[in-house]
Amino acid sequence: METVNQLLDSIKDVGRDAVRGGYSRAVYSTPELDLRQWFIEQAQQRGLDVETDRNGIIWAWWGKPQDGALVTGSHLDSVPGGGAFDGPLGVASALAAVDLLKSRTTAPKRSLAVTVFPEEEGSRFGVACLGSRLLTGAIDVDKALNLRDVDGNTFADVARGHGLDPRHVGPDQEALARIGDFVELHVEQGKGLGQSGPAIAVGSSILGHGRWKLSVSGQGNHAGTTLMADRADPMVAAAQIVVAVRDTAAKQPDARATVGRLTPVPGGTNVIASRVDLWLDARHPDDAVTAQLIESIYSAAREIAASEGCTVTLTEESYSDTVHFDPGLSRRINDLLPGAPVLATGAGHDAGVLAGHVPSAMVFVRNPSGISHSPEEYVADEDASAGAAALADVLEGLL
Ligand code: HGY
Ligand code: MN
Ligand code: MN
Repeated sequence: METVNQLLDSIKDVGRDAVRGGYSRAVYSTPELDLRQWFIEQAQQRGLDVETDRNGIIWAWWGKPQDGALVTGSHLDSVPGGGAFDGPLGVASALAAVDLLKSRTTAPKRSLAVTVFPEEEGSRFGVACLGSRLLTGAIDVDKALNLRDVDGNTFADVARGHGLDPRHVGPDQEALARIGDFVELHVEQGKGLGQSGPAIAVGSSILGHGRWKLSVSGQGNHAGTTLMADRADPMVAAAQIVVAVRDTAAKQPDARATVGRLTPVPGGTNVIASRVDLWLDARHPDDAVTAQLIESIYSAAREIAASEGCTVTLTEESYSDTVHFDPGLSRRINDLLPGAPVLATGAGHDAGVLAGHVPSAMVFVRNPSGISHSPEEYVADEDASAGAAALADVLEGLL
């Protein structure tokens, strides 16, 4: 069987993005479908029984599906131009951990499942952790089914095209009951584990985070015939709003706010835009502070828009409260990984969505670059191996 590094190496060319760099593996895109197929084949080679549930979550079982099983897994989809490890490291480590457990002739007292959650990044349909939100009922099903990608395809239509029945998408208590404990291994996405020292950490919490869409409307017009004094240009307002987002968050300790995506309509070089849509990602440990931050940003945006003869609307697209992982489960994992530091993360994960329903925990693996959602994301081979071995120790201790 391949090691975790060999497993990762076997998918290193799937979904490479020649324009952005890194990987673009949007849910139900060809690269992500190829990765699903890779996972299914790898799981079957290990004698795991694979099924895909009605929300598109893949479950690979060691032992018969049962309530209260031990479950580990992550995701295979990526952000546009993402790194090689965000998601796949957790999936590959889980497969390698199964090999290690089997080599230790571990006789599990309960079944183990390795899972792959779809649309963790929300890169195609705009809502992060869509698969685990559907599973747990954390998103309205109609809202989910009517989410659209940039080409206007609804999640319902795309999911239907890949074997899901939209009429059966939604909360799945039966599947949720099968999760007795959930552990997700993930690449560390900040500078928490530094360049040296322990390569593995145990997660403590996930920063509350949300996504909002700001739409700035002005007067579309001709770039050559419209005098500067006669313009209501939403692009000029949007540019100031992006700076106001940064300035507002910079004043709030521990807040993060980002505009990473901005779309002018119609988007012509010789056209003054009629509208500019921009998406805001904002996060803070205190959900009330996040709410206040959004209010301040929206107030500034309204003022800016008015000064440019434009208007602006704000729509919340998704929100997740700050999550603290199950203390009992985390303590047991800490005992199984002596010396591993405890780390809070600013990144969202399916484990965070599940944490509201089943005991959930996370294990992080050092990323010396401290960079993620970017091609520079990195995990050294020896740390990836240490991560897979740590996950095997954790799973063995919890089985
Ligand atoms: O956005 C996040 O924090 C995660 O990578 N989905
Ligand atoms: Mn991730
Ligand atoms: Mn991510």
